[in-house]
Amino acid sequence: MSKVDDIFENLRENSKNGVIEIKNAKEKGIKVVGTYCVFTPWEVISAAGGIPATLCSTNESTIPDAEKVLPRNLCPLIKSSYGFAITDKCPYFSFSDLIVGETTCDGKKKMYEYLGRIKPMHIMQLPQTIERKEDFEMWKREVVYLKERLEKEFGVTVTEEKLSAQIKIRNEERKALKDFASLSKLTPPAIYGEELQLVFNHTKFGFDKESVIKELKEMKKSIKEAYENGERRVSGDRPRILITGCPMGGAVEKIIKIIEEEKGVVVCYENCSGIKEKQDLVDETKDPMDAIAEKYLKVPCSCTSPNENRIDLLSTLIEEYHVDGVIDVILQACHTYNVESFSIREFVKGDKKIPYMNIETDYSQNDLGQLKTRISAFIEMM
Ligand code: BJ8
Repeated sequence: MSKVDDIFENLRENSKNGVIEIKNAKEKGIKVVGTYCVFTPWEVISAAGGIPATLCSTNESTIPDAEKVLPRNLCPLIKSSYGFAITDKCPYFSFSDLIVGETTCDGKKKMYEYLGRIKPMHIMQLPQTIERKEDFEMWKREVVYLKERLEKEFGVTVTEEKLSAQIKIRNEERKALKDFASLSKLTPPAIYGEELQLVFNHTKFGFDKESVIKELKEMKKSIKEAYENGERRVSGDRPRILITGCPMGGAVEKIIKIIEEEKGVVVCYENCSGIKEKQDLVDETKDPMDAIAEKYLKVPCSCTSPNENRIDLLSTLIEEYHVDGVIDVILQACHTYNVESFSIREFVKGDKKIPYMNIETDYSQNDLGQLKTRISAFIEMM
Protein backbone atom coordinates (compact mmCIF):
# COMPACT_ATOMS: atom_id res chain seq x y z
CA MET A 1 0.00 0.00 0.00
CA SER A 2 1.41 3.41 -0.95
CA LYS A 3 1.33 6.50 1.26
CA VAL A 4 -1.49 7.86 -0.93
CA ASP A 5 -3.56 4.66 -0.44
CA ASP A 6 -3.05 5.11 3.30
CA ILE A 7 -4.50 8.63 3.16
CA PHE A 8 -7.76 7.40 1.66
CA GLU A 9 -7.91 4.28 3.85
CA ASN A 10 -7.61 6.55 6.86
CA LEU A 11 -10.51 8.70 5.63
CA ARG A 12 -12.68 5.61 5.10
CA GLU A 13 -11.92 4.38 8.61
CA ASN A 14 -12.70 7.76 10.17
CA SER A 15 -15.97 8.36 8.37
CA LYS A 16 -17.91 8.43 11.66
CA ASN A 17 -15.80 11.18 13.26
CA GLY A 18 -18.34 13.87 12.36
CA VAL A 19 -20.96 12.30 14.64
CA ILE A 20 -18.53 12.25 17.56
CA GLU A 21 -17.59 15.88 16.89
CA ILE A 22 -21.24 16.98 16.89
CA LYS A 23 -22.02 14.99 20.03
CA ASN A 24 -19.10 16.63 21.87
CA ALA A 25 -20.18 20.07 20.67
CA LYS A 26 -23.75 19.46 21.87
CA GLU A 27 -22.49 18.43 25.28
CA LYS A 28 -20.72 21.78 25.49
CA GLY A 29 -24.03 23.55 24.77
CA ILE A 30 -23.28 24.48 21.14
CA LYS A 31 -26.38 24.67 18.95
CA VAL A 32 -26.71 22.50 15.84
CA VAL A 33 -28.60 23.59 12.73
CA GLY A 34 -29.58 20.85 10.28
CA THR A 35 -29.47 21.67 6.56
CA TYR A 36 -30.42 19.88 3.33
CA CYS A 37 -29.35 22.12 0.51
CA VAL A 38 -26.38 24.16 -0.65
CA PHE A 39 -28.54 27.28 -0.83
CA THR A 40 -28.31 27.44 2.98
CA PRO A 41 -25.85 30.23 3.86
CA TRP A 42 -23.64 28.36 6.32
CA GLU A 43 -21.69 31.51 7.21
CA VAL A 44 -24.78 33.03 8.88
CA ILE A 45 -25.33 29.92 11.02
CA SER A 46 -21.69 29.79 12.09
CA ALA A 47 -21.66 33.53 12.82
CA ALA A 48 -24.61 32.90 15.18
CA GLY A 49 -22.47 30.35 17.04
CA GLY A 50 -24.26 27.32 15.58
CA ILE A 51 -22.85 24.33 13.73
CA PRO A 52 -24.45 23.77 10.32
CA ALA A 53 -24.76 20.03 9.70
CA THR A 54 -25.82 18.32 6.48
CA LEU A 55 -28.64 15.91 7.26
CA CYS A 56 -28.83 12.29 6.12
CA SER A 57 -30.63 11.75 2.81
CA THR A 58 -28.83 9.13 0.75
CA ASN A 59 -29.85 5.72 2.06
CA GLU A 60 -32.78 3.61 0.92
CA SER A 61 -33.30 1.92 4.30
CA THR A 62 -35.54 4.73 5.59
CA ILE A 63 -37.70 4.99 2.45
CA PRO A 64 -40.36 2.38 3.43
CA ASP A 65 -41.12 4.37 6.60
CA ALA A 66 -41.32 7.61 4.62
CA GLU A 67 -43.73 6.01 2.15
CA LYS A 68 -46.28 5.58 4.93
CA VAL A 69 -46.77 9.35 4.63
CA LEU A 70 -45.21 10.48 1.35
CA PRO A 71 -46.21 9.26 -2.13
CA ARG A 72 -44.12 6.43 -3.55
CA ASN A 73 -43.46 8.23 -6.83
CA LEU A 74 -41.42 10.96 -5.14
CA CYS A 75 -37.69 11.63 -5.44
CA PRO A 76 -35.73 9.13 -3.26
CA LEU A 77 -33.66 11.95 -1.75
CA ILE A 78 -36.81 13.53 -0.31
CA LYS A 79 -38.23 10.22 0.92
CA SER A 80 -34.93 9.16 2.44
CA SER A 81 -34.54 12.54 4.23
CA TYR A 82 -38.02 12.32 5.68
CA GLY A 83 -37.57 8.66 6.61
CA PHE A 84 -34.36 9.47 8.51
CA ALA A 85 -36.17 12.23 10.40
CA ILE A 86 -39.18 10.18 11.49
CA THR A 87 -37.19 7.10 12.44
CA ASP A 88 -34.58 9.14 14.32
CA LYS A 89 -31.82 7.31 12.44
CA CYS A 90 -29.86 10.43 11.44
CA PRO A 91 -27.70 11.52 14.39
CA TYR A 92 -27.31 15.01 12.91
CA PHE A 93 -31.09 15.39 12.79
CA SER A 94 -31.41 14.20 16.40
CA PHE A 95 -28.85 16.75 17.55
CA SER A 96 -30.37 19.62 15.55
CA ASP A 97 -31.98 22.51 17.45
CA LEU A 98 -33.35 24.01 14.24
CA ILE A 99 -33.69 22.82 10.64
CA VAL A 100 -33.24 25.19 7.71
CA GLY A 101 -34.87 24.38 4.38
CA GLU A 102 -35.44 26.31 1.16
CA THR A 103 -38.36 26.36 -1.26
CA THR A 104 -36.46 24.59 -4.03
CA CYS A 105 -38.39 21.73 -5.69
CA ASP A 106 -42.07 21.05 -4.96
CA GLY A 107 -41.48 17.73 -3.23
CA LYS A 108 -38.90 19.12 -0.84
CA LYS A 109 -40.82 22.20 0.17
CA LYS A 110 -43.99 20.20 0.85
CA MET A 111 -42.02 17.58 2.80
CA TYR A 112 -40.65 20.39 5.00
CA GLU A 113 -44.20 21.12 6.15
CA TYR A 114 -44.25 17.67 7.76
CA LEU A 115 -40.72 18.01 9.12
CA GLY A 116 -41.94 21.11 10.93
CA ARG A 117 -44.10 18.79 13.06
CA ILE A 118 -40.98 17.10 14.40
CA LYS A 119 -38.45 19.93 14.82
CA PRO A 120 -38.47 23.73 14.67
CA MET A 121 -38.08 24.67 10.98
CA HIS A 122 -36.96 27.82 9.27
CA ILE A 123 -37.89 28.02 5.60
CA MET A 124 -36.08 30.36 3.24
CA GLN A 125 -38.20 31.42 0.26
CA LEU A 126 -36.05 31.00 -2.83
CA PRO A 127 -36.92 33.19 -5.84
CA GLN A 128 -37.91 31.22 -8.96
CA THR A 129 -35.52 33.28 -11.06
CA ILE A 130 -32.23 34.79 -10.03
CA GLU A 131 -31.53 37.42 -12.63
CA ARG A 132 -33.55 40.49 -11.68
CA LYS A 133 -32.66 43.08 -9.04
CA GLU A 134 -35.90 42.12 -7.24
CA ASP A 135 -34.75 38.49 -6.97
CA PHE A 136 -31.58 39.55 -5.23
CA GLU A 137 -33.51 41.84 -2.91
CA MET A 138 -35.97 39.08 -2.04
CA TRP A 139 -33.19 36.58 -1.36
CA LYS A 140 -31.22 39.09 0.70
CA ARG A 141 -34.34 39.63 2.84
CA GLU A 142 -34.50 35.87 3.36
CA VAL A 143 -30.87 35.83 4.49
CA VAL A 144 -31.71 38.64 6.93
CA TYR A 145 -34.75 36.71 8.23
CA LEU A 146 -32.54 33.68 8.82
CA LYS A 147 -30.04 35.83 10.74
CA GLU A 148 -32.86 37.28 12.86
CA ARG A 149 -34.35 33.85 13.57
CA LEU A 150 -30.97 32.50 14.66
CA GLU A 151 -30.35 35.54 16.87
CA LYS A 152 -33.72 35.01 18.54
CA GLU A 153 -33.42 31.24 18.94
CA PHE A 154 -29.84 31.30 20.23
CA GLY A 155 -29.97 34.63 22.13
CA VAL A 156 -26.97 36.08 20.27
CA THR A 157 -26.13 39.02 18.03
CA VAL A 158 -24.65 38.33 14.62
CA THR A 159 -22.19 41.15 13.99
CA GLU A 160 -20.53 42.14 10.71
CA GLU A 161 -17.20 41.08 12.21
CA LYS A 162 -18.50 37.58 12.98
CA LEU A 163 -19.94 37.26 9.48
CA SER A 164 -16.72 38.45 7.85
CA ALA A 165 -14.68 35.97 9.89
CA GLN A 166 -16.96 33.11 8.80
CA ILE A 167 -16.89 34.25 5.17
CA LYS A 168 -13.13 34.14 5.27
CA ILE A 169 -12.93 30.66 6.74
CA ARG A 170 -15.54 29.18 4.39
CA ASN A 171 -13.77 30.75 1.43
CA GLU A 172 -10.51 29.18 2.61
CA GLU A 173 -12.24 25.81 2.78
CA ARG A 174 -13.69 26.25 -0.72
CA LYS A 175 -10.27 27.18 -2.07
CA ALA A 176 -8.60 24.21 -0.35
CA LEU A 177 -11.23 21.82 -1.73
CA LYS A 178 -10.94 23.20 -5.24
CA ASP A 179 -7.19 22.92 -4.99
CA PHE A 180 -7.50 19.31 -3.84
CA ALA A 181 -9.92 18.56 -6.69
CA SER A 182 -7.34 19.94 -9.13
CA LEU A 183 -5.45 16.64 -8.64
CA SER A 184 -8.04 15.28 -11.06
CA LYS A 185 -7.08 17.87 -13.68
CA LEU A 186 -3.72 16.15 -14.10
CA THR A 187 -3.21 13.81 -17.04
CA PRO A 188 -3.53 11.07 -15.92
CA PRO A 189 -5.46 12.11 -12.82
CA ALA A 190 -3.64 11.58 -9.52
CA ILE A 191 -6.72 10.11 -7.83
CA TYR A 192 -9.86 8.08 -8.60
CA GLY A 193 -13.32 9.61 -8.63
CA GLU A 194 -14.31 7.42 -5.69
CA GLU A 195 -11.49 9.01 -3.71
CA LEU A 196 -12.48 12.52 -4.75
CA GLN A 197 -16.04 11.84 -3.61
CA LEU A 198 -14.68 10.50 -0.32
CA VAL A 199 -12.85 13.76 0.27
CA PHE A 200 -15.95 15.86 -0.48
CA ASN A 201 -17.95 13.72 1.99
CA HIS A 202 -15.23 13.89 4.60
CA THR A 203 -15.03 17.69 4.37
CA LYS A 204 -18.80 18.03 4.72
CA PHE A 205 -18.73 16.21 8.05
CA GLY A 206 -15.61 17.89 9.41
CA PHE A 207 -16.94 20.67 11.62
CA ASP A 208 -13.67 22.20 12.84
CA LYS A 209 -13.02 24.08 9.62
CA GLU A 210 -9.47 25.19 10.54
CA SER A 211 -8.48 21.51 10.88
CA VAL A 212 -10.33 20.55 7.70
CA ILE A 213 -8.45 23.20 5.70
CA LYS A 214 -5.10 22.10 7.16
CA GLU A 215 -5.86 18.44 6.45
CA LEU A 216 -6.93 19.19 2.84
CA LYS A 217 -3.72 21.09 2.18
CA GLU A 218 -1.56 18.33 3.67
CA MET A 219 -3.35 15.59 1.70
CA LYS A 220 -3.02 17.58 -1.52
CA LYS A 221 0.69 18.17 -0.88
CA SER A 222 1.46 14.49 -0.19
CA ILE A 223 -0.48 13.25 -3.22
CA LYS A 224 1.10 15.86 -5.51
CA GLU A 225 4.58 14.97 -4.26
CA ALA A 226 3.97 11.26 -4.89
CA TYR A 227 2.72 12.11 -8.39
CA GLU A 228 5.75 14.26 -9.13
CA ASN A 229 7.94 11.39 -7.96
CA GLY A 230 6.38 9.21 -10.63
CA GLU A 231 3.54 7.44 -8.76
CA ARG A 232 0.72 6.81 -11.28
CA ARG A 233 -2.31 5.27 -9.59
CA VAL A 234 -4.73 5.87 -12.49
CA SER A 235 -3.89 4.67 -15.96
CA GLY A 236 -3.75 7.35 -18.66
CA ASP A 237 -6.00 5.47 -21.08
CA ARG A 238 -9.13 5.66 -18.89
CA PRO A 239 -11.77 7.99 -20.39
CA ARG A 240 -12.29 11.01 -18.13
CA ILE A 241 -15.89 11.40 -16.99
CA LEU A 242 -17.67 14.41 -15.54
CA ILE A 243 -20.78 13.66 -13.50
CA THR A 244 -23.52 16.29 -13.46
CA GLY A 245 -27.13 16.36 -12.22
CA CYS A 246 -28.70 15.53 -8.86
CA PRO A 247 -26.60 15.26 -5.71
CA MET A 248 -24.70 11.95 -5.24
CA GLY A 249 -23.68 10.16 -2.08
CA GLY A 250 -24.60 6.91 -0.36
CA ALA A 251 -26.70 4.67 -2.58
CA VAL A 252 -26.01 6.60 -5.79
CA GLU A 253 -22.27 6.08 -5.46
CA LYS A 254 -23.03 2.79 -7.25
CA ILE A 255 -22.60 4.83 -10.46
CA ILE A 256 -19.06 5.95 -9.60
CA LYS A 257 -18.16 2.37 -8.71
CA ILE A 258 -19.42 1.04 -12.03
CA ILE A 259 -17.71 3.79 -14.08
CA GLU A 260 -14.38 2.98 -12.47
CA GLU A 261 -14.86 -0.81 -12.65
CA GLU A 262 -15.57 -0.38 -16.36
CA LYS A 263 -12.21 1.40 -16.80
CA GLY A 264 -13.35 5.00 -16.84
CA VAL A 265 -12.36 7.56 -14.20
CA VAL A 266 -14.56 10.28 -12.72
CA VAL A 267 -12.57 13.52 -12.75
CA CYS A 268 -15.22 16.02 -11.72
CA TYR A 269 -18.62 16.28 -10.01
CA GLU A 270 -20.73 19.18 -11.24
CA ASN A 271 -23.35 18.65 -8.57
CA CYS A 272 -24.16 19.74 -5.04
CA SER A 273 -22.18 16.94 -3.44
CA GLY A 274 -19.21 18.03 -5.57
CA ILE A 275 -17.80 21.29 -6.82
CA LYS A 276 -20.99 23.20 -7.70
CA GLU A 277 -21.20 25.24 -4.49
CA LYS A 278 -17.42 25.55 -4.16
CA GLN A 279 -16.85 27.24 -7.49
CA ASP A 280 -17.79 30.79 -6.47
CA LEU A 281 -16.45 32.46 -3.35
CA VAL A 282 -18.26 35.00 -1.18
CA ASP A 283 -16.87 38.43 -2.11
CA GLU A 284 -14.84 39.53 0.92
CA THR A 285 -14.74 43.18 -0.20
CA LYS A 286 -18.53 43.74 -0.06
CA ASP A 287 -21.02 44.21 2.76
CA PRO A 288 -21.18 40.67 4.29
CA MET A 289 -24.94 40.18 3.96
CA ASP A 290 -24.96 41.44 0.36
CA ALA A 291 -22.01 39.24 -0.52
CA ILE A 292 -23.56 36.14 1.08
CA ALA A 293 -26.91 36.68 -0.66
CA GLU A 294 -25.17 37.25 -4.00
CA LYS A 295 -23.01 34.13 -3.78
CA TYR A 296 -25.74 31.68 -2.77
CA LEU A 297 -28.24 32.99 -5.29
CA LYS A 298 -25.78 32.02 -8.02
CA VAL A 299 -25.86 28.28 -7.19
CA PRO A 300 -26.77 26.75 -10.57
CA CYS A 301 -29.70 24.59 -9.44
CA SER A 302 -32.35 23.29 -11.84
CA CYS A 303 -35.03 24.54 -9.43
CA THR A 304 -34.45 28.06 -10.76
CA SER A 305 -35.54 29.09 -14.23
CA PRO A 306 -33.69 29.75 -16.42
CA ASN A 307 -30.54 28.08 -15.14
CA GLU A 308 -27.92 29.33 -17.58
CA ASN A 309 -25.22 29.37 -14.89
CA ARG A 310 -25.19 25.56 -15.02
CA ILE A 311 -24.21 25.63 -18.70
CA ASP A 312 -21.46 28.17 -17.96
CA LEU A 313 -20.13 26.09 -15.09
CA LEU A 314 -20.24 22.89 -17.14
CA SER A 315 -18.39 24.58 -19.95
CA THR A 316 -15.60 25.71 -17.63
CA LEU A 317 -15.30 22.34 -15.89
CA ILE A 318 -15.28 20.32 -19.13
CA GLU A 319 -12.30 22.37 -20.31
CA GLU A 320 -10.43 22.52 -17.00
CA TYR A 321 -10.72 18.80 -16.25
CA HIS A 322 -10.10 17.69 -19.86
CA VAL A 323 -13.37 15.76 -19.87
CA ASP A 324 -14.02 13.03 -22.47
CA GLY A 325 -17.67 12.38 -21.64
CA VAL A 326 -20.52 13.59 -19.42
CA ILE A 327 -22.92 11.45 -17.38
CA ASP A 328 -26.04 13.24 -16.14
CA VAL A 329 -27.39 11.52 -13.02
CA ILE A 330 -31.09 12.08 -12.45
CA LEU A 331 -32.94 10.79 -9.43
CA GLN A 332 -36.31 9.27 -10.26
CA ALA A 333 -39.13 11.84 -10.13
CA CYS A 334 -36.73 14.80 -10.11
CA HIS A 335 -38.60 16.75 -12.78
CA THR A 336 -36.36 19.80 -12.88
CA TYR A 337 -33.12 17.93 -13.57
CA ASN A 338 -34.95 15.51 -15.84
CA VAL A 339 -36.40 18.30 -18.01
CA GLU A 340 -33.09 20.15 -18.03
CA SER A 341 -31.26 17.07 -19.34
CA PHE A 342 -32.43 17.89 -22.89
CA SER A 343 -30.56 21.21 -22.95
CA ILE A 344 -27.56 19.70 -21.18
CA ARG A 345 -27.39 16.99 -23.85
CA GLU A 346 -27.66 19.61 -26.60
CA PHE A 347 -24.86 21.63 -25.04
CA VAL A 348 -22.48 18.74 -24.30
CA LYS A 349 -22.91 16.99 -27.65
CA GLY A 350 -23.51 20.04 -29.82
CA ASP A 351 -21.24 22.72 -28.36
CA LYS A 352 -18.61 20.67 -26.57
CA LYS A 353 -18.67 17.80 -29.09
CA ILE A 354 -18.19 15.07 -26.50
CA PRO A 355 -20.43 12.10 -25.61
CA TYR A 356 -23.31 12.51 -23.19
CA MET A 357 -25.49 10.00 -21.40
CA ASN A 358 -28.23 10.42 -18.83
CA ILE A 359 -29.04 7.90 -16.17
CA GLU A 360 -32.28 7.89 -14.24
CA THR A 361 -31.93 5.94 -11.03
CA ASP A 362 -33.10 5.59 -7.45
CA TYR A 363 -31.53 4.39 -4.21
CA SER A 364 -32.15 0.68 -4.81
CA GLN A 365 -29.45 -1.60 -6.19
CA ASN A 366 -31.96 -3.31 -8.55
CA ASP A 367 -30.65 -1.56 -11.64
CA LEU A 368 -26.98 -2.51 -11.20
CA GLY A 369 -26.98 -4.90 -14.18
CA GLN A 370 -28.65 -2.42 -16.49
CA LEU A 371 -26.36 0.41 -15.33
CA LYS A 372 -23.29 -1.74 -15.91
CA THR A 373 -24.36 -2.53 -19.48
CA ARG A 374 -25.12 1.11 -20.37
CA ILE A 375 -22.05 2.61 -18.68
CA SER A 376 -19.75 -0.01 -20.17
CA ALA A 377 -21.06 0.73 -23.70
CA PHE A 378 -20.70 4.49 -23.09
CA ILE A 379 -17.09 4.16 -21.96
CA GLU A 380 -16.22 1.79 -24.77
CA MET A 381 -17.22 4.33 -27.41
CA MET A 382 -14.73 6.94 -26.09
S1 BJ8 B 1 -29.15 23.45 -4.80
S2 BJ8 B 1 -29.75 20.36 -6.50
S3 BJ8 B 1 -29.09 20.49 -2.99
S4 BJ8 B 1 -32.21 21.72 -4.34
S5 BJ8 B 1 -33.00 15.61 -6.61
S6 BJ8 B 1 -34.76 16.96 -3.85
S7 BJ8 B 1 -34.17 18.95 -6.79
S8 BJ8 B 1 -36.48 16.29 -6.81
S9 BJ8 B 1 -31.47 18.05 -4.26
FE1 BJ8 B 1 -30.74 20.03 -4.51
FE2 BJ8 B 1 -30.32 22.34 -3.27
FE3 BJ8 B 1 -30.72 22.30 -5.91
FE4 BJ8 B 1 -28.49 21.36 -4.92
FE5 BJ8 B 1 -35.75 17.97 -5.54
FE6 BJ8 B 1 -34.50 16.92 -7.62
FE7 BJ8 B 1 -34.92 15.45 -5.48
FE8 BJ8 B 1 -33.21 17.49 -5.39
